[in-house]
Amino acid sequence: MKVGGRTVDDGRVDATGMRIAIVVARFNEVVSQRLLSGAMDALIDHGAAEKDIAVHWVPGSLEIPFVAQEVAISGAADAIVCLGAVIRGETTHYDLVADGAAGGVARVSLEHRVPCGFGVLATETLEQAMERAGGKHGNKGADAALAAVEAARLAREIRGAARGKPGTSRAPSG
Ligand code: INI
Repeated sequence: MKVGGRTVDDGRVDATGMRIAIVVARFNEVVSQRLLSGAMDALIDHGAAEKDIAVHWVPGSLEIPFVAQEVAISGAADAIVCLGAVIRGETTHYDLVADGAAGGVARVSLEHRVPCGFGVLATETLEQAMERAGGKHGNKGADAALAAVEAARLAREIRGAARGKPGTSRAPSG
């Protein structure tokens, strides 16, 4: 992968054999459905098996942290991908929803030691959200999925190294 003219080693983004949970909010479903498609495509492209991906729909982004926490406690997933769309134009409590989702997911990830990719958009307009859900700014669902997989691989390496197995963490090449 080329980033800023440099070749970056993305070999770590390998979802083969990983159990992944996606927690996705129905609110602004036209957006979250596209984020979900982007996440699924990216995971499968990177080696995940469809049978190892569980999708949990929740009413809105504020419910994401609780359900992500349930998944984490159950031990059912190596990585969790959180998807939703918070659009300012449609709510006066935009900041509460956006901050609640972000803070809650970060807490679940740290307290339960499960990587959580954060693909909850916070935008001013529906148009901006669509641009980030498979439009001209890419698909943040796919980005969140691959971020969670990469973090899960790193955690596996670090925990393996701590148990005396040599680590394989690599610096970017190029
Ligand atoms: N949930 C969202 O995911 N996006 C939004 O833009 C949104 N707005 O606009 O309010 C939203 N609200 C619902 C919230 O997440 C909860 O589902 C609700 O408050 C019930 O707990």
